[in-house]
Amino acid sequence: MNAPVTTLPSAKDFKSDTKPVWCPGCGDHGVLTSLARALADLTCRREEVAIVSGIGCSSRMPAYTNCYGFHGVHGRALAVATGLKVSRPDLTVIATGGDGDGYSIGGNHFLHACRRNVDLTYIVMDNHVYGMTKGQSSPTTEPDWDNALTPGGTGLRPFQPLVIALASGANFVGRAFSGDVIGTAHIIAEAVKSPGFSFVEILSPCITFRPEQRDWKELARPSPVPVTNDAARAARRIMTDDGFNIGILYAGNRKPYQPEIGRAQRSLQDLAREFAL
Ligand SMILES: Cc1ncc(C[n+]2csc(CCOP(=O)(O)OP(=O)(O)O)c2C)c(N)n1
Ligand code: SF4
Repeated sequence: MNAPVTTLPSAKDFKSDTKPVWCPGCGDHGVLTSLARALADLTCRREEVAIVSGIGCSSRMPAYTNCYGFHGVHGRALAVATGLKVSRPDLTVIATGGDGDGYSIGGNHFLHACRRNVDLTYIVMDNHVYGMTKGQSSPTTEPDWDNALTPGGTGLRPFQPLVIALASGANFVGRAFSGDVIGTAHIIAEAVKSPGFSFVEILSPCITFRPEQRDWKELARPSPVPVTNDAARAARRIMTDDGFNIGILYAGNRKPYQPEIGRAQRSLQDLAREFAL
């Protein structure tokens, strides 16, 4: 008798039938393919994965994948993802979104998700602009980006997401480029496998509001140094590079958040007796 034929999943098994409405040439198309490829390479099952997002062009990711999905509220992807993972630890939970969603309105959630170190993967498609709302400056926009909404630029120092993630306790930090689909899939797969909070910053050009970001394909190149487990060394390297070194930049060994640690040892009745006036 012949053994049953088992076929390994492919990237297209993780894409939904919904056609992305992203502009042709938007970096997010590449990220979708990389994410689907990473899930296939990890031989995930669709029903064991949940993709959670906020609001923005990049936050449409759950609609274009066919795992469980939650397209939520602007800046709140990590709050939803954290609650989901703590209550359903059996699921692989991946939060996705943009730099506006994650670093501006969602910035506080970002810090505390790194600090809590719940076993999640957070993918930010960073295009240094608010794409969906037509091109406002975001926390990672260059201070001298001159445009109709901020003539002469904001003059503000850009947010440093990777260094902030390291300082706040993320256990895995990587930077990818959307045009490098295979390399990005590898970094996402490693992030998902890594225990605790994994942060992957993907340079993903917005060709509509930042057409000059087409040049990123010339600038992005593999990091010249190997991954480190020393957060201070990783932070120093990131602070002094030009923002285009691609790869896994930090892999730590912090223990992930264990929900049972904070669980009350006493019954509700005991607590009620203790606090009775
Ligand atoms: C509470 C709230 N405030 C503001 C908005 C408007 N809004 C929708 S998307 C967005 C910014 C999206 O930018 P980003 O996260 O960088 O994603 P991109 O569109 O560039 O992928 C904003 C400000 C909103 N939907 N909800
Ligand atoms: S506006 Fe920018 S971020 Fe949004 S889909 Fe178009 S290219 Fe992508």
